[in-house]
Amino acid sequence: MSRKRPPHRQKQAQQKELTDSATIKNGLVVVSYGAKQDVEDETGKVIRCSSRRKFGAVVCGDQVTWQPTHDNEGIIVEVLPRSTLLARPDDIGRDKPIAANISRIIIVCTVKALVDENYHLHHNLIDRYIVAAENLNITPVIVLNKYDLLANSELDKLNQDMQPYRNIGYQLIYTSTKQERGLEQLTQQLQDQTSVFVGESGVGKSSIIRSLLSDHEIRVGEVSASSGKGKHTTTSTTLYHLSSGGNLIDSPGVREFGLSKIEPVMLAYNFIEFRPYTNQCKFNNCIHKSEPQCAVKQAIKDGEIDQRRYDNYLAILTSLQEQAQTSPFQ
Ligand SMILES: Nc1nc2c(ncn2[C@@H]2O[C@H](COP(=O)(O)OP(=O)(O)O)[C@@H](O)[C@H]2O)c(=O)[nH]1
Ligand SMILES: [Mg+2]
Ligand SMILES: [Zn+2]
Repeated sequence: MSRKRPPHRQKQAQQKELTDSATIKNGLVVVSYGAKQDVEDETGKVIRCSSRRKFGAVVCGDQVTWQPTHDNEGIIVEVLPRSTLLARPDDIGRDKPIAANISRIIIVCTVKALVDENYHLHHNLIDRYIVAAENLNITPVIVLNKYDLLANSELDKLNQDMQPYRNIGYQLIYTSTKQERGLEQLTQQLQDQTSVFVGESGVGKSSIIRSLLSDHEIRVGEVSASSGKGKHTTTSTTLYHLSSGGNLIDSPGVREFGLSKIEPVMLAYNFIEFRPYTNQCKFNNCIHKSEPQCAVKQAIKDGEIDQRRYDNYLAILTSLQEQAQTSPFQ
């Protein structure tokens, strides 16, 4: 068997030679295309880099060290330790990393979704995102977008429905990119944080991010994305800088994420209002479902815990238990 590389492989190897003055530099991954990343250096310049397979996925928000190569690109030398890693399960249940070093999760939903007949599905989705955030020890912010589409008559019910989230301390912000509403309040939550926007497609994540950025910042993002050989910001996770300080990550692929690693018995910890009760249950491995003398269920009877949050807890619990039975990766 010939060990000679085919010509195109030789060329690739030559191209990837390090430059003579190949000092190791620090960088931040601002777009990830899988095998290639756009890395921003300390001067703000963006360089297309390759990463070695041994690193696994190198994602938006990753802090790296890299070396320039002869082709004006670079090679990632090291991925620095991550404080957090947001992942979602792929088609066969394995975690696929999406973004690293996140300190805020912005859950976006539309006001209309929460007043239509399927509103409970959207409440369930919000609670799933909250669980994923709490599981990373990150406090989520709930953004209810497209406020301009809400009829006055619908506002009272919506406020009432969402009050349980306020009661347990979550920030709830009504926004409209059409009316530029709520954007200042949201900016305060994003200050000096690295925030990832999650939510169903079409709820307005990219529109909100665009409204928060100056023209210059958007252009930077678009330049780096359009140099990605046909790929665009709408298909790649992209990090933008806020001029007031902080990073925003726009990701198209975060509809479902991060719940696969949660043990059913640990789920209640991620419902923060359950925490004062969980160690008062009769059984210390209580999952607050059908066990006797469960302090969580008592708290629901006493009106201390919202019934709908508990219903979503049960729904998520069931899905985790089913997943644990079917996934080979647990
Ligand atoms: N009425 C209304 N439409 C909005 C608002 N924000 C975004 N949209 C529209 O919703 C659609 C989806 O927005 P997009 O930002 O692409 O959503 P994404 O998929 O979550 O990134 C676009 O047609 C936007 O113009 C808003 O506040 N009000
Ligand atoms: Mg989008
Ligand atoms: Zn219990």
